[in-house]
Amino acid sequence: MANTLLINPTITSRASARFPLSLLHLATALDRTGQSRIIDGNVDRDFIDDTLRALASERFDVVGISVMGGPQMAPSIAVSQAIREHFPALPIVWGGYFPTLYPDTALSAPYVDYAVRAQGEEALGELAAALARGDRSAIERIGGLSWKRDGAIVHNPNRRIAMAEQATVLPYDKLGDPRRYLASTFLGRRTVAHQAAIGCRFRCTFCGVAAMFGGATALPAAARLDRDLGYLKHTLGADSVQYFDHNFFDREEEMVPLLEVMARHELPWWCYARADALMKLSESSWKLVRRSRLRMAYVGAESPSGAMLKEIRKGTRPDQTLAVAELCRRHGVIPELSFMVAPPQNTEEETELTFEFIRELKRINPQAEIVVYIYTPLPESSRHEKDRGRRPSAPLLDVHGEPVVFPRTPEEWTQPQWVAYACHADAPWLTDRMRQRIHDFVTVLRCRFPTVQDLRSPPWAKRALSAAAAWRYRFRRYDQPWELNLANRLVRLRLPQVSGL
Ligand code: B12
Ligand code: SF4
Repeated sequence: MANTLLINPTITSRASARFPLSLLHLATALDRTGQSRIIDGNVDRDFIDDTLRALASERFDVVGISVMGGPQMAPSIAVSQAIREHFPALPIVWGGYFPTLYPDTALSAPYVDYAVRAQGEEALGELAAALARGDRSAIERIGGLSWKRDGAIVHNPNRRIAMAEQATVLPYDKLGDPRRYLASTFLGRRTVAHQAAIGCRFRCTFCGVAAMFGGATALPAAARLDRDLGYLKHTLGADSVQYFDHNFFDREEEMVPLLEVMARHELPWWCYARADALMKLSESSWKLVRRSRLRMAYVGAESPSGAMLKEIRKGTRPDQTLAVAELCRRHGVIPELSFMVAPPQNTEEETELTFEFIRELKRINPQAEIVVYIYTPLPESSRHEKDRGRRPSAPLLDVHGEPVVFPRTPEEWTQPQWVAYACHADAPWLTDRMRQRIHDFVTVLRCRFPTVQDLRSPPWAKRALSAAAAWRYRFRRYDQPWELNLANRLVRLRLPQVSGL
């Protein structure tokens, strides 16, 4: 019987920690034929020492580490190196977005033996069982696995995505007291994180979700959602839900039974959605959406340029973004609209157009929340194998006109400029002037319209900052808002995208 230690390296503060759903899903699958234990670095700040202590006190066949690009890279490397140093024979598996998008880079490290691409439940279960049995020959038959044979990297074929079976609710008790993961947010006092469906039907070229799922999605049965929400509400005491589904609203006829369940539970909720899907919902479905208490929908608006939306295969149009802002206003849902500014071509022009478009959205729906990211496309090699080479984007050039070379090791991905790239916060083609311009616009915007997700700053401070920013916003005087920067240092207004909810 295989025993697996699962680790979520620290990526956020204890107060922002949500259920490590990846590890809970993996544990459900592993415990069917073996056993597993979870260490969550978001709540356990000494997670490296605790990992070493767990490995010293209990026999494990394999360690599985969940790795996302960005700020999680450095702690992922640190824990892997510590395990390799103290337990050199123990196999280390990386799974999650980073090894899915960059399996060769992950496996270039001496402390990564296996990389699981995309969904991990079945692949990790099969790998753990093969390692526990000492059956190396089984490894080449495990779908979705990348590994090293005599130093050469081997990529086994992809695995189809599927909704994993779940006879009971997730094994939340493996996290100690699961109630410590409930957080006070603008949705409620005990907001819980949940994922109902997996994947997304779309294949936007810039998106890690498309790279992971290749345009596939799977919805849960209504009975399963009912059981899960019942447990979260009645046993854990949750009063609201943040759905991590990659793209919540799928085809309407399949959504209705799920919305009916949610309307019965009446737990205010937040989700990711698309403008076109919300536009297509019938009046009766909107009635259900209102009854189920949808409070905010995060919609990837991306760009005001139809040409750019086509280029990135978004499948929505700018007029739909404007229309959805109005539709949400009518239905009492706050749209959280995200934009990708400063693309590698027409950088300045596209960015200024986006600022103007945001102003138009704010006129249509002053409550709309705006998230501004830098456009940081995935390298061609990271796209799903079905999409690689299809509509390749123009080669990326840095600010000096040199080709952008992506990191080739996990260590390089920890360099500040690449952490910023992974976080959509900076790109090699940005000039200092452009960077400053974006920063200044965002400062004026967030002071003028503080996010409702900020529960920390006192209302008087938000009102004062909004008043102070009003003239700059009105007259488009975004540059060098020194007085807002100063005031902000005292109040520290939150940005929606940095903290999530
Ligand atoms: C929760 C979350 C977070 C949490 C942290 C989660 C944690 N690890 O504790 C927070 C809010 C901190 C976070 C931060 C970031 N995130 Co985030 N986050 C998510 C979110 C919403 C849900 C993840 C989740 O729980 N999914 C549910 C579980 C079941 O799925 P899963 O995690 O994919 O796990 C499965 C597989 O990946 C795999 N797997 C995962 N781990 C492992 C481990 C092993 C050993 C194996 C074998 C398999 C395996 O198997 C699992 C089960 O099938 C996703 C979007 C999404 N819906 O997935 C984005 C997402 C993963 N984040 C993303 C990004 C980019 C970020 C940031 C780096 C940047 C940003 N601007 O958002 C930031 C960092 C910001 C900062 N400055 O700190 C991207 C990743 C795409 C990419 N290109 O890499 C996503 C997909 C959002 C998006 N649509 O762009 N994030
Ligand atoms: S951007 Fe949204 S719609 Fe497009 S592939 Fe990613 S999750 Fe799906």
